[in-house]
Amino acid sequence: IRKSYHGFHPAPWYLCCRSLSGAGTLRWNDYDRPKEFNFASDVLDYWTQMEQEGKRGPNPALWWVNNQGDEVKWSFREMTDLSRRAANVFTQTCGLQQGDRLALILPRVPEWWLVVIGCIRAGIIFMPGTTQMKAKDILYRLQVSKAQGIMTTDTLAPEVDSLVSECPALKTKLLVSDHSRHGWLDFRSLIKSASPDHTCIKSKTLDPMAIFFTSGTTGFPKMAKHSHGLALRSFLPSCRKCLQLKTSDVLWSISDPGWILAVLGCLFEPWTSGSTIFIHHLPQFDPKVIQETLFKYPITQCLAAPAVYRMILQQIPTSLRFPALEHCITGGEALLPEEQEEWRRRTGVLLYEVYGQSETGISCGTLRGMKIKPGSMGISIPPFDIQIIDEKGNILPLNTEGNIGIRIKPTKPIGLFMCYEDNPVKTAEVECGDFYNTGDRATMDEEGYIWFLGRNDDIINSSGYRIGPAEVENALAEHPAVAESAVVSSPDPIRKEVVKAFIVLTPEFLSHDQDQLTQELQQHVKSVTAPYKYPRKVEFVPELPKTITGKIKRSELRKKEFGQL
Ligand code: BCO
Repeated sequence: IRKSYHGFHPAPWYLCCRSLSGAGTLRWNDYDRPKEFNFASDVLDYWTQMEQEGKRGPNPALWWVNNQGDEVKWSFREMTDLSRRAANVFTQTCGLQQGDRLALILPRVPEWWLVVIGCIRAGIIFMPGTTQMKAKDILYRLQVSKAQGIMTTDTLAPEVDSLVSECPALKTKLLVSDHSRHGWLDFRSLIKSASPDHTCIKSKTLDPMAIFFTSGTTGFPKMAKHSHGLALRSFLPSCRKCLQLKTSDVLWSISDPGWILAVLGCLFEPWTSGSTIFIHHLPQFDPKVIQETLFKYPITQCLAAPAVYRMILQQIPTSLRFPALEHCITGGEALLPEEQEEWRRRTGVLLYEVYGQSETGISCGTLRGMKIKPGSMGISIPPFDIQIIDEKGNILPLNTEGNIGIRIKPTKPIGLFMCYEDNPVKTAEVECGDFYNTGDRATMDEEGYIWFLGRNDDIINSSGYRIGPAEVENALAEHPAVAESAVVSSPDPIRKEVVKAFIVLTPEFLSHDQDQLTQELQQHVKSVTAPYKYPRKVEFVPELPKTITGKIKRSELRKKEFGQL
């Protein structure tokens, strides 16, 4: 067994074992903080070694399929080889250095895994983003992060070219495509010719590793910066109890590669345990394809937002008894007890809920095998200590509504974000006494189960997407019909919440057909920003409710939507 840092031995019996009862005998625990950690060298290369020594079964490390019948199966050895080549492409061909930033805007293609691991090997900070983004979203991200590199596909390359002159820090554009494009480096051919010899950096656990953009109530998305500790957290005994993966497991996480849920569920969690990552390209979400895939492949665990399970239940009337499926996990938005029960009834498999944010990763959950309390998100997962707190950071009594707080003093736990990059004001705003204030409201019961109640601000959670109203209002403001708008959450039977825009029209548009105008405004938002944010409901109003100082009272509009006024 290779000794990787400060006496830490990744014991194979533990890594392969389903029962974690022996974890306490290890020399490290949930609260240890190794000085150095690197997911590529400490985890991926470890499994490559196990594979070479015949100590891991024949399942691939990555198993990728699409609707055209294409299939990619890479072993850990191949992943090590290819990701070392990727690291060499970044450092040697592109001239990127440790600490540089790479915007990573790819759909579910196998290269995504090479890029992320290649970045970790070379110490390049990767910044995942959804391919739903439009030029403006990308421009903002490149400018605010001062990214030196971007990697994307044919679809978004023209958008990037249209804004590149406004991004002076950007020196490298990498394309994942079967075609070449002027001014872009062809990643697929560079990988083939790159050397497979690369020495992984010795990253400190608290060195920066990734940046996730996260929406807030006001302004543009903030940059939640994470250290290598995010990947280390997947290693910790308590976190391993969540999925209890083993080498024979095949985990399918159905999250867009732009979100932290994908980085955890499609990468750190499964490979920490030497399991197989299963990926379907899934360019468009289709519950039927998900059902067929779960029948066709030996997928043992599935992780997806509640909306995915909900849409399958609502749209597929036929059998959901999947041959290999043993365990299902969900997170990203609230799960209703009725949905959890219906999933169990129709599939025979229990659906376990986890909770987290881009700032926190998975912070609490109902661990596999633990008693499920329908409607609860489970218990705090060490080293996170979750408490329900008031506005001053005081811990509230049990069963009392308050904010979900994660203790950061005296020690910030491994896996919690480092800060909002270049934004000390926002970073300070979320510190509340000894806690990080998530802004989510909940209660905690006598057994430590946490019961989600909602947000304490105007953020909309629509089918697992966190949407800041200002981003949608800014997009609407660009349309000549919009004099003013207020965007709030509104109830919906499928997505639970959807974006609703209250719009005051400019005089020239007052006589226009309102249905047509609604469609035009929806299309407009889809064309200027990531389409998942578009207002699925629109209401034209003569004026918006405002405070005496002229601030729009979004909460009043929201309460009306939910029948609370
Ligand atoms: O519904 P519409 O058809 O009117 O519009 C949809 C799309 O058709 C459309 N669209 C997508 N790409 C487009 C486009 N339009 C124009 N150009 C494009 N390039 O825009 C709308 C997008 O909405 P959607 O993404 O909600 O669509 P869909 O297909 O209904 O997907 C359903 C879900 C459930 C698969 C999707 O909503 C989803 O993936 N939700 C989960 C999000 C998630 O993973 N959240 C986790 C975040 S991380 C976290 O919470 C921390 C946990 C530790």
